[in-house]
Amino acid sequence: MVVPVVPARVPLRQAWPPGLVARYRAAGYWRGETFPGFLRERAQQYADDIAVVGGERRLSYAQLWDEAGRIGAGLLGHGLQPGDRVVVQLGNTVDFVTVVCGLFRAGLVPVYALPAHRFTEVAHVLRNAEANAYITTAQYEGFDYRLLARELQAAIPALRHVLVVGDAAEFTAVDALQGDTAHLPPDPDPQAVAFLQLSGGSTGLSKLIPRTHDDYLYSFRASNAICGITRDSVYLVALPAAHNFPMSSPGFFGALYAGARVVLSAGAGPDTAFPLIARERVTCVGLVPPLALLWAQAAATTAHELSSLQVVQVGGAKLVPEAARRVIDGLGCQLQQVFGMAEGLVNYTRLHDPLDCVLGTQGRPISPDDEVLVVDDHGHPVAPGEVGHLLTRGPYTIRSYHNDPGANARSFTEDGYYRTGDMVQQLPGGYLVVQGRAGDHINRAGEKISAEEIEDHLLAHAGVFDAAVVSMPDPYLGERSCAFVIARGERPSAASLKAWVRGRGLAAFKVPDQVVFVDAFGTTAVGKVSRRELRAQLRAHHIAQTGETR
Ligand code: J2J
Repeated sequence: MVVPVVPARVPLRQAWPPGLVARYRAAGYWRGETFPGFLRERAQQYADDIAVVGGERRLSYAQLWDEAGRIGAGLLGHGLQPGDRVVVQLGNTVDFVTVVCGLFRAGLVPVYALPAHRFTEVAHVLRNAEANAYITTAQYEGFDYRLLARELQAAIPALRHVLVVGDAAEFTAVDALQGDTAHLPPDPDPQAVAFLQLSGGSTGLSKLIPRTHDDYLYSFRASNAICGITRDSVYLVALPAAHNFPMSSPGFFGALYAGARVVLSAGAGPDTAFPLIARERVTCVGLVPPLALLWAQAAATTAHELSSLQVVQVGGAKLVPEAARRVIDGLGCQLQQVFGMAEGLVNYTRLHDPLDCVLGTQGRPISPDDEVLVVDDHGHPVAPGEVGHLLTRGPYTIRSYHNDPGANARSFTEDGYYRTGDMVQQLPGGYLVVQGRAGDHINRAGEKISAEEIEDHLLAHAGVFDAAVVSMPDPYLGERSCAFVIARGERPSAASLKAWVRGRGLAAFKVPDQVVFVDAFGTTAVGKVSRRELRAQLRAHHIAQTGETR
């Protein structure tokens, strides 16, 4: 008998101190529920109700359960083993839900990549998660993911299984998977890591966020109550489904937990989403600020009936009060601000909050046991109402990233608080107003871009002596990326530098929106200037010179 040699992997774990585990259970946050457990229950309770709609496909709760079983059993039959990590890169189609639920049923661990990610990002995630499988789609938004799969397979020997939704070419077709569901494992330990989510990350490449069944289910179950999601709701996934916001705040998982209907929209623009809202009588949707403004504008002239919309949630980046007012006026429904993070903590304005609170704050935490500290640069609590760094811990906020001691040392305090990197002001009642951030990332319409990551790619160009990437205020995106570049020798063109970054196998949203050539950096400061100060100086100087503001 040949025994396959399985290399030892860094175990997946996420642990809270025992006293808190007991407390979170006693308080009813952690109920011992799991993904396969709740999906089975809904399939029994609401067998014939429609669970998921995408394109022309509609699956009932019973069909979703069966499809997940077919895929899960098929994957195990194909050679995957419970505990294996599987990078999933799928668009907003029904397959996203069936594949992920299939992985849960098989005890496999999804690792979520965004459709926009390209070789560099997906390879990093595959390696860092020690995944042996990759599930993608033949085509989505004009890109052929089989080309990417080929490159990944050639570069990463540990990638043993590539599965493709749609025309699989030489790879294994997800649609053809078959297996005996009797071989599916029993339900997992509710405290086990269910999946790895990606961090928005301010330094370098994405970190992996291990979330447990217990903690994640709590976050979306509690979100349902706050967001008014019931069995009668229809939740539209307009943002990429792999994002934590449309996944869990309350997201499609919250909707499935409630026995509601999930509708997946392949595009986020009004042209695609409005007809779906009208057809499916959508009641709730999560958007980033630029999209919400676009929708509000388009709603004025649309022929589509949007009256079913009850709650429009806006989050991922700051929604300023004037914009919030435009969203309410334009869409004529309840606005809910959402300030969350894939690491855990999610804040919502409540549906019955007074208007000034909905317009002017980013909400308050989900849980009475979310601990929030606002501290100064030395870690001391600031006076009430002062701006400071947001630290948090609680029943659904991680205590560590996967396999990254350096990031863990930087991102968590000794007593387990997560350093969010956000600067906030805490108002009476626990409401938070986001005032900016300490970290150096660009929040481009909700997509987080690490300045350092893009600088590294620019520095690899022979014509670049030095580069600093900063955020610039942008009237549409909120922030756009601007690369300040000191050329080496003959100055390359801005277009060629952008093409260079794209050619490094990066998501298109990471390509600098603007390139500004300068002769030198940081001439104002004496001595050593940190990269952070340098970026801040360049930003301020450029804004002063060009007169650019929001
Ligand atoms: C200002 N900044 C915000 C907001 C997030 C729900 C909603 C959003 C996310 C998300 C999420 C903001 N105003 N309303 O996971 O479950 C910035 C902060 C934060 C970072 C997290 C969810 N809402 N942000 O955006 O992991 O800087 O999660 O720390 O992608 O987005 O980004 P991410």
